[in-house]
Amino acid sequence: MAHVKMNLPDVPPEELQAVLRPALIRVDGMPTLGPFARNWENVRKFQAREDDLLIATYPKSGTTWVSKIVDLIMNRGDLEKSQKGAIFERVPFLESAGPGMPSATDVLNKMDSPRVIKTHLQAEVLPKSFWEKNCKMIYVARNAKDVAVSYYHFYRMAYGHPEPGTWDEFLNSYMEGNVAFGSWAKHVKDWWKMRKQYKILYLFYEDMLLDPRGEIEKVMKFMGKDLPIEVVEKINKNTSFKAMKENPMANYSTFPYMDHSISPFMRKGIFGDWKNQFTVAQNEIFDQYYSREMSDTDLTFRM
Ligand code: A3P
Ligand code: EST
Repeated sequence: MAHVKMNLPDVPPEELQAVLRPALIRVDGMPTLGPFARNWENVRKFQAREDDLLIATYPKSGTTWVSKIVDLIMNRGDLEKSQKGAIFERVPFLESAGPGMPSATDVLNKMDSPRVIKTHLQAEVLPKSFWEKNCKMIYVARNAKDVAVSYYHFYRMAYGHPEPGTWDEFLNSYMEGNVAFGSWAKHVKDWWKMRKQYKILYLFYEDMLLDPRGEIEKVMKFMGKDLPIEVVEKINKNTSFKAMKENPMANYSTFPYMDHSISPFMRKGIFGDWKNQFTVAQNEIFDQYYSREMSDTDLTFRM
């Protein structure tokens, strides 16, 4: 793998083989990454605590952004505290596991409360204890087309995913729900339904771009915190796309198995980039798929 520009943990070659471009494996019906599937029993029986805050998203919908916002709110805007570790250490990714890294379930079991936890799981397969303990959850959704583009570039740079193939091939797999964490439509719709019964703050990436300060305030109120306006402004400034792209604790530059020279984790951070990637024909097919999938929900997106 000499041509690959990425951090690799010091593990035997045969273990590496299992992580690089693995096939997807289904767990309880949802396709996931091979190494994650091997830790699935520990995820299923994971014990949430009442004061956990869960950040749930479909991949590429603004997870890292909202994680950084939540971490800063928890620490009352104290940048030094929030910079004590990379975002993926401060907000462990529940279902993640792989050679050369501890499984998040192990890390979380030893972590002091209050914990902030990230997940990409479909609502259906979220460990039961999160519902039983009635934990607060923040869900971030992003429009289907920008997610497809962002996810394609993420597949290309993060070798823990299967080969994405061409953009056209990837887009087809995405519409079939045959990508890690399954169908986008099912994800956003199921979580949208759950918000009626549980403590879920449902946010949109597009709203965060249009009015970041307003959305930060929503998150703050949901968390039961009241911070002065200067602190909100400070959080806003430090969670801008530019600030996070330059911040090694937020931009995943220290994370293994990713080649940022192919496509950086902090890629564009905009809304409507799909127009640069979809052909007219792809867009027509996608629109048909979209009306089919979204005909049974009142959930709508800015496209
Ligand atoms: P793009 O690939 O479209 O640029 P996730 O954290 O869920 O994996 O989502 C990653 C996407 O969110 C990427 O989208 C990334 O650039 C974008 N992103 C991350 N931080 C952001 C920020 N502070 N502001 C706007 N977009 C951000
Ligand atoms: C997938 C989605 C996401 O939001 C973050 C991460 C970080 C952990 C990554 C994974 C991912 C992609 C695949 C891996 C994994 C760690 C090992 C695996 O190979 C890179």
